[in-house]
Formats: sequence, C-alpha cells, structure tokens
Amino acid sequence: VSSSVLGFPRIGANREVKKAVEAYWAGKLTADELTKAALEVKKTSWTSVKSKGVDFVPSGEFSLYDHVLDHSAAFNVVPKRYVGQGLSPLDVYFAMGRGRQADGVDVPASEMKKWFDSNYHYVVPELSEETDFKLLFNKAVEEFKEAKDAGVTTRPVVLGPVSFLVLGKASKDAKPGFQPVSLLPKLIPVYKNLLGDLKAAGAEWVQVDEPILVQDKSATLEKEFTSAYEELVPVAPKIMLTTYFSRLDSNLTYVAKLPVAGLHIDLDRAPGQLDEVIAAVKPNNTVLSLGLVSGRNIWKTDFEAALKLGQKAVDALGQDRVVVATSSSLLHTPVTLASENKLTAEQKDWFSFALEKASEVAVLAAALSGSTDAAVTSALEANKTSIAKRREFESTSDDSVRKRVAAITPDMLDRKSPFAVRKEIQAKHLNLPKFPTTTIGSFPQTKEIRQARAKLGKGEITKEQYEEFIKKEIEAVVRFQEKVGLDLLVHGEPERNDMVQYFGELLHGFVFTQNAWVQSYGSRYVRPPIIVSDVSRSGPMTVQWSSYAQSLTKKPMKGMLTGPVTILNWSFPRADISRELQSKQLALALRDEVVDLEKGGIQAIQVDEPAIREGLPLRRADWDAYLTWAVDSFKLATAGVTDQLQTHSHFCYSDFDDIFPSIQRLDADVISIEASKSDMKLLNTFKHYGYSNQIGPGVYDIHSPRVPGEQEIKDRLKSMLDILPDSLLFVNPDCGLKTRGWTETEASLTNVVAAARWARQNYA
Ligand code: THG
Ligand code: ZN
Repeated sequence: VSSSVLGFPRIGANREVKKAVEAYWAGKLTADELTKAALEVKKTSWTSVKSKGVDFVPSGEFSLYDHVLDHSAAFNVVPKRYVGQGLSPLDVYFAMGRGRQADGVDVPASEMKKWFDSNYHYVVPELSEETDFKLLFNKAVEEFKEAKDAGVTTRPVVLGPVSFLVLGKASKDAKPGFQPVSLLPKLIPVYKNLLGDLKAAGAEWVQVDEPILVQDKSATLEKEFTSAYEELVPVAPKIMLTTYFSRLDSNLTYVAKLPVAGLHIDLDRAPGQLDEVIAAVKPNNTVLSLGLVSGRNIWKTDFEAALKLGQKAVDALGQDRVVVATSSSLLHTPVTLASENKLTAEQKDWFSFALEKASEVAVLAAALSGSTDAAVTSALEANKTSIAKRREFESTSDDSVRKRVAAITPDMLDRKSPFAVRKEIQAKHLNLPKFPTTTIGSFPQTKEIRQARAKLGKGEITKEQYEEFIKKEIEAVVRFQEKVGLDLLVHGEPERNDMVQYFGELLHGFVFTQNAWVQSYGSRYVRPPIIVSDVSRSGPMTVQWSSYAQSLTKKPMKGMLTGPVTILNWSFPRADISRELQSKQLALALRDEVVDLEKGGIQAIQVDEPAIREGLPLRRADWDAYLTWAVDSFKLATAGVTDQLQTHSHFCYSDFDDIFPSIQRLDADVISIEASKSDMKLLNTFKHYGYSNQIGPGVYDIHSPRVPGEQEIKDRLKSMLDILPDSLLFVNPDCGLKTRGWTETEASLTNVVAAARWARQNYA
C-alpha cells in the first residue's frame, strides 16, 4: 500500500508567495526574483512532504495565481483583450487574473468562480470556436524537473481536459449555443503533447484531476471521457484519474471502464461509495486511491475508522492496488500546525494541517502494509489517544444553546408583514432617494489600520488607544461618504480583519489561529476560524461601532453582519455534529445581535450570505435538505426586528438560476449581487422569476484596481433598467472595498453617484 498527497498548499508556510507576487506587482521584485522565490517554496513543499514518508509527492499544482489560469495560459486560451498590449507573458498572465490599468493598458480581470463547494476561486477560461489551442509551455514538465533536481521524484498533477473545458465558459464572441466541451477534439492533441513530454521526462505516473465527475452534469459526458482517455492513455505516463469533493454515483459505470491505471475517490465526503467502487474496479487492474485523509478540514483523521475502509480495499484488491491519499488537494488546508504558538496543547492535539496530513497518509499506508515499525505503532497509539480526548471534549455540550435550538418555532422565521407592506413603511422611515446609492460594507483596509491591529495584538498600544484610532477611521469613512454623496452609509469595518474571522473571535465555541492561512484567490488568503464547540454570543459584537457611526451623521447607517451560513462555510466546522445544527446555533447568536442593533438606533442591517451558494452540495439530490436549513438559518437571524428595519443581504456571485426560489425565500428587503462581470444575464433570471424585493446588482467590479468611467456605469444602469423595474433598483459596487486603495475607491464611487443622479433625472 502506498501513500499520496493530491496537492499541497502553494502559499508557503509564511505566505512567501503572496509577499513575492505582491512585491512583483509593486515593481519591487523582478520576474527572475519572483521565479526564484516561488522555486524556494516549491522545494520546501516537495522535500517536506517527502520527508513525511509520502510515496507520491505532487508537483505542477503550484501556482503564482491560480492553477486553472495556469492551464489557460499554457494552452493559449488568452482572450483577445490581453493580447497585443506589449505585456510580457507573465504580465499577460497576471492581467488575466486581476486586470491591469497602467501605462496606457486598461483591461478588466477575467471572471472568477468558486472552485466547486470551496472558498477558493478559479479564473474562468473563455472559449469559443476560434480558440486556437497550443501548448505554449509545459509547466508540469518544468516542475517535475525542478523537483527532480531538488532530489524528489514526483507525480505531476494536471487538470484533466474534460474538467478544464466544462469549468470554462463561452466567450463573448462565441456563437449562441456554443458548448465549451465541444472543443475536446481540438484540445486532446495538446494534452497528448503535454503528457507525452512528461513521459519522456521520466514521469512514471501523472495525476489527472477530473473533479467534474462528481457533478450531475457529467452523466452526459461518457462519450467525451471515453474518447479523451482512450487517446491519452497510450502516450501518457500511468494515469491516476482523480475525483474529489463528492461521489461518482452513476458515472462510475463508465469511469470504471476507462483505460486509466488508477482511480482516486473521495472517502471523506463520500465514504458510502467505497463498496460499489471496489466492485466496479475489481475486474480490471486499476489501482484504487482512497481519499481517507480530508483535504477540506483540519481535524485529525480517525485512524481506526480510516483503516477499516482501507482494509476493505486491501482485502478486495490486494496491497499493490491500494493507495492511501488525501481526499483532495491540501490547497484548502493551512500549511502546518507547527506555526501555531497560541493554541493550547489540548487544542493542537485535535488538529492536523497539510504537513501533518502528509504524515497521516504515510502512517495509514504503512499500517495497511502490515508494518510493525515502532514509529508506525506509536503513531497509531498516539492517534487513538488524541481521538479519544477529542470525543471526550465533544461530549461536553452547552445545554442552554442546545435547548434554544430545539425550541425554535416556525413563526420565528418570518417578518411581521410581507415585503410590500414593509417597503412602504421603510420608504417613509429611511427617506432614501430613488436609485439609492450604497456600498457593500468594507472600505479600504489601509496599512495604518493593519498596523494598529498588529500593535494591539502585540500590546504596543492599549485597547483604549486602538478604539480611539478605530473611531477616527470610522469618522473619516462617514465624512468620505457624505462628501462623495452616497445615500445609505456604512461604518467601513476598520475594526474587522476578516468578516468571518472577526465574528469567530467574538463568539463562544470558536478557536482561531495565528498563521493558518488558506488561499482564497490570487494573492488573497483567509484564516478560517475553527468551530470546536457549541456557539453562542457573549454580548453585543458590533453595536458599539455601528451606533457610533450613526451618531456622526443624519444619513441612515447600515449595520453590517456576516450571516450564519457564511460564517459556517468559511470556518472549519466541527465534524461531530451536523452543519445544520451549527448553522442554527450561529443564527440564534446573530438574531440577538440584529435585535440589539435595532435597539441601538440602526435602521438598516445587512446580513451577508455570500457563501450560501458555494455551500450547495455538488449533487442535486442533496440540495433541498441543505437549502432548507440554510435559508431557515438566515431568516432566523434576520426576522426578529420590526417592519421598519430594512434588511439587506449580499451575495458575491451571479449564478442564481438554479437556487432562485431559495433566494426569494430569504425575504431580505434588499439584496446586492455581483453583476458587473456576468453581462446582465442574471438580471433576466430575476425578471423571469418576478423577483419583487429590492435589488442592487453591482455596477462595477471591485476585484480589480481599475476605475470604471461614469459613462460605463450609466450604460450598466441603462441595461439593468431595461430588465428591472426602476422602483426596485439600488446602485452599488459588486462587493466590499476592503482590498482597494482610497484613490481608486473615491474615483469609482464618485462616478457611481454621478451615474445614479443621472438615472434619477432620466427615469423620474
Ligand atoms: N472572507 C472569507 N472568505 C471569503 C471572503 C472574505 N471568500 C470570498 C471572498 N471574500 C474572497 N475575497 C477575499 C478578499 C480579500 C481577502 C481575502 C479574500 C484579503 N485577505 C488578506 C490578504 O490576503 O492580504 C488577509 C486578510 C486579513 O487582513 O486578515 O484581503 O472576505 N473568509
Ligand atoms: Zn461580495
């Protein structure tokens, strides 16, 4: 039995990659220096994973921005707008990721989408009949060689051709009805080159990721998968075809017939599929890779349970045909527990980050191979003790929280009056103009703000000094918004590090880390808090700041909270109780906060749920159950207020078609959504479903430093008003402004306000 890791975090234990990439963008590092810094991080990953005893060490999954973007760049899938601008290939690559506005070049970023049900975003490939696939460079071969030079023979990783195409979208110049997957015959020759070169370079195995095999839409792709792999297998190294994040279901029938040398399945998310997969692969010679160590959470693997599943596979297939692996890439986990100095010894003993997970796969494989090595035996013993201690801790629940959840009644989920009634009451009360302008909440987190927080953390300033500083920031943000002319103000959230981490730190039941960063997109990382026990609120969390902000202005101030489902999805949840129960506990804590905000004089409250969609199960059969408790949680959190309080919610995406009834059921008075990059198609969805509450489709993309012109925003409003009734429209950017600089923020918002004023005159 051998061991494997499907992918390692590529940020560096001390966020070296972020620092290097951002320094390159700032002109403080040359391209060569960036490459060198990246190589150091890669070498450290390869050698440290190998040193844990892992047999199949991954390479080629490293990325300076995004691995899907790496494939697009290598395959010449570069939209025309980035070509012929005099940029180096590296700068074209970054321009595709984040847009570029400098030296006469002005191109927006490509669209990003959530990577399956994770908090990672990939850059969406844009494809059309004109796409001219070429293999411009072979990153898999380059990194295989780099690793070899560093003394590590790796199993290179590539994203499979079918997933690459299905994850892509039709570009603007594609003919109507164009399906990206129709390009497969044109893409296969490129993969033949890529994989053939890998074989020539001496790779024995290659890991080919086809995660779309766990989604319903793959049920119709048998022909594509079959023809692709029949062509690739003869020229490629031995292919380990990997699936992760859910189960193969009916796709197993054709996947088991593909001529690949190995198949990987996720037994963390879908342990129930093991028996049928074993039965399906048994008649051929396929190696079965068992995803037993979770790539998605940070809990120690329960070795006893994992070994039971592993033994089943070994009994059926024999030792040589079984690999113990991480369930998915470890991209979604922090690098190492060794960087945590503030967790208690008890807490540290519960967890396992990427490097510790590498050890786990190695120990499990050794145990299944019958090893009697003292190190293996003692690792098994230690695991048993740790798991027992965690179970003991889990058994001490907070009875008052559990009782409160059990006592939730249906009437607690609904506002007092329907939206039509609330709308009238709120219009009188808030007195906002037509096309009210607002922002999604956060204003630029400047170096000064981060420094003040760091100083507080180190004890270099007192809590009082810090709070004085925050108050000044809030006042500046209020004055700024008044000056720019926004209508519904926010306090700017200078006191928050991250919208989830912040609440995690204030609520009971969470622990938080110092260094447990996980890549969210590009050079942006998050530090998910960890839910370890029952969740409750110890007192008001945000009221002080919002009330202070309201006291500074006559304009209405929006309170800002993160919703229960988003806190849950962007945390590492506990594994011993259901997500539903954790979500309801969070909802009750937030409900108290919402009520307290209203008591504190706040007239509008935004409860963000940007993660409600990404938490959607990958298999449709599981959707209803999830959506029921997710929507109920939001309603529970927001329905405790009077009719005159205007509730807002925000979503960071635009794929609404398939969950629309759930969005409607949330019954938020106003929702703001990302619309700037999706060509208004989603507004038609709103129209189609007759959405009747208010809506603020983002008028420009804040993920890029680019400033939208006034005319550009007017044009967007015009096309929005072609579709939506003017009485429902709010005018706002498509997301929070936390990552932006003040200069571009002022320029952009000034244009937003001007465009809204123009609309008031022209749509009176
Ligand atoms: N918080 C969490 N997850 C998220 C978002 C979030 N997922 C989706 C979306 N927002 C991703 N966007 C961002 C935007 C900014 C940052 C991270 C994710 C960011 N990170 C800082 C950085 O990398 O420099 C570090 C954060 C900090 O200062 O503490 O700016 O908002 N959980
Ligand atoms: Zn957003």
